[in-house]
Amino acid sequence: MIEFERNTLAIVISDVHIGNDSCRIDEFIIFLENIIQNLINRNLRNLKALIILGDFFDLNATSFEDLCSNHQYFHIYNKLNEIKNQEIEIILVLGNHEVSTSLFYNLQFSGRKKRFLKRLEYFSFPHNFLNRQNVCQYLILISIDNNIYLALIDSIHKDPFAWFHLGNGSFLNNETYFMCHGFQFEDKDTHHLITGWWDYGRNLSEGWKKYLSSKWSKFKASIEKRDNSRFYKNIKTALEEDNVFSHIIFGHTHDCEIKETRILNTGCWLKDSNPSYLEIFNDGSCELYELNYE
Ligand SMILES: [Mn+2]
Repeated sequence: MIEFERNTLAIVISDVHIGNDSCRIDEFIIFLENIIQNLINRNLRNLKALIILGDFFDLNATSFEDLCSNHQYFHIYNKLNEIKNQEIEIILVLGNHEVSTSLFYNLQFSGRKKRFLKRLEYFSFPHNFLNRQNVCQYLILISIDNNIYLALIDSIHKDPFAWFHLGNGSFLNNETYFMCHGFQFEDKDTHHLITGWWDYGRNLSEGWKKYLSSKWSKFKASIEKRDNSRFYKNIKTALEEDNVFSHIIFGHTHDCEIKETRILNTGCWLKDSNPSYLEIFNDGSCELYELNYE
């Protein structure tokens, strides 16, 4: 069993890819059970938020209908509902396997998010833990006048639409976290080249999606590991120019790794990688953990 830290304020994960045949569903359920167990034995007594940084659902591998009716996934949803019932905020930051990220995704995000949630609702998703107030594109963890907040943002052109108060006190030590799924750091040409295919793939029938995603994993294994150096270069520039964030946390490329101590990739829950998670502590520091099930 995972022993989380007592001063953990938030747990961050990404890229679970529910609906993908390579999703580590069983390990993820155990992980959520571990959180619940740690809440029960008061080890996670300071936990305020569970943050899911996108590609939680893999709509390129399956359909809304499957996500809302496959009882294998219900164990995950039930655990998340249980965590939410313990007064832990659950935040879902959407990724490119959930909504279209083509063209002006900042301008179109709100509408796409609304449609995404409507589709879940249409198929009666057991979604106590998901609604318009806790689904967003960007997330900022910040301390203002001795209050800690999570600010939820849909577009860089707009102010946060929700502020979750996580507690009082001089926590965080002026550290400020910026979080998103990570497709935003792709080079423009790469991004637009790929997202067109992504959107096309999302509209295929469930059978075709399953067929193509099984082919894709074989194809991926046969080619060299993708070089993400340009991707990381974009994050560095973002950090330097804005200079208001002390940490940038994201997923998307599936590599669990720390780049320059303050740029962290939370990895994924797919079978070709080890699952991983990040803990953000009350004092503003954080730690990335990889789990080994082999
Ligand atoms: Mn992604």
